[in-house]
Amino acid sequence: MAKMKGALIGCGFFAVNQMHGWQDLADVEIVAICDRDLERLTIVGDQFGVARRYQSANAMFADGGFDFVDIATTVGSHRALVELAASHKVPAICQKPFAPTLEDAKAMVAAADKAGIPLMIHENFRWQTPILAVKAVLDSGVIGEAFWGRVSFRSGFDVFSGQPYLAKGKRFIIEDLGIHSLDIARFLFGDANRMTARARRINPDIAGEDVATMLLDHDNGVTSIVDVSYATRLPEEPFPETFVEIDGSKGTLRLGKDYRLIVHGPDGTTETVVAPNLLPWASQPWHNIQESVALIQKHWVERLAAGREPDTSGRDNLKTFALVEAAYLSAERAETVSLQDLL
Ligand code: NAD
Ligand code: 89Y
Repeated sequence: MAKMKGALIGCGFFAVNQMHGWQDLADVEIVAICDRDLERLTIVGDQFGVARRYQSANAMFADGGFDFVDIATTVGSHRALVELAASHKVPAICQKPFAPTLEDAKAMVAAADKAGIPLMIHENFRWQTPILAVKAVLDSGVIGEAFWGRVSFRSGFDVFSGQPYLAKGKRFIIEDLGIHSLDIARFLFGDANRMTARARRINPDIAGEDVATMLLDHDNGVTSIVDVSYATRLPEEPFPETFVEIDGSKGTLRLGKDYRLIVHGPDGTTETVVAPNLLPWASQPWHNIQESVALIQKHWVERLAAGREPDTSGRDNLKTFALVEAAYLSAERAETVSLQDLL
């Protein structure tokens, strides 16, 4: 069978993981790459043996010859590039965060719909092995109906050395990392209708907030807390682990440090380690995130081939992105924000 052909735009820090993920898929070939920075284009092109290289996305689309595009640039270019893909009727994956504003994100979904192309947001954290393990326990019914949950990411890891732009934006942790935690909360507990948030900046050397605490009212009655911090100095650095606590009608679930999952139900307590696989190209501590990149890309290829919408489609991710907007609004106004007013 002929390989599915892809193109990638943005050859920066994170795109290298995406290129590895594509290389691992036997039925996919990345035939063209684009970066306006010649040095990054050369490094990634040489590392992955891609001959067709462009410094302009317009020029790459004009030449065509690919079945989908993977947009791995930072947020400022997402809307223009998704709209460009739509104008060429090329299915697109777009990195998180979806867009600078909810209005932009809605316009991107509308452009994809109008062009009749699938749009997937690269929201990979729900594809992490430990998060999939938590979801499987919930779905098994062993802890009964969930009524309370917590999704927690607290770290002091230096993310600014690899991603210096994170220190400069007016918005930081909710938009960059909290977006994943909020998506995990939606994945586990369903959609939410109200958000109450508080945010603070602790690190004086950055522009945005690095601590946020968010309270979500989910449609099914679950109350969840999503708390994120890059200002938390612990004796053992947990980056990039997400901890999860769930209380259900019949028991409890706790996902803690080193991927330890404790499930307590009517028949007793089990403790397992639900660690991610260390893929050959991955490195600790990033391997948890790196494996989820490979898994979400596999999901994209399967859904594209089957003509079905991916789980984290643009349409779906509007609801995660609306939670981000709601958190900033709520923190700014010190008020509870209704999601209905945003979507
Ligand atoms: P980066 O700045 O290292 O790389 C972005 C690259 O895109 C740069 O090389 C830049 O020259 C290029 N670029 C920007 N606009 C362009 C355009 N219009 N045309 C062509 N090239 C363009 O950024 P990064 O750290 O790799 O982050 C990229 C995205 O990935 C961000 O949105 C970030 O939030 C996201 N990210 C996601 C995860 C995850 O787990 N999903 C992890 C880290 C970063
Ligand atoms: O950009 C962020 C992401 O998406 O995952 C972790 C990260 O690299 C730093 O917070």
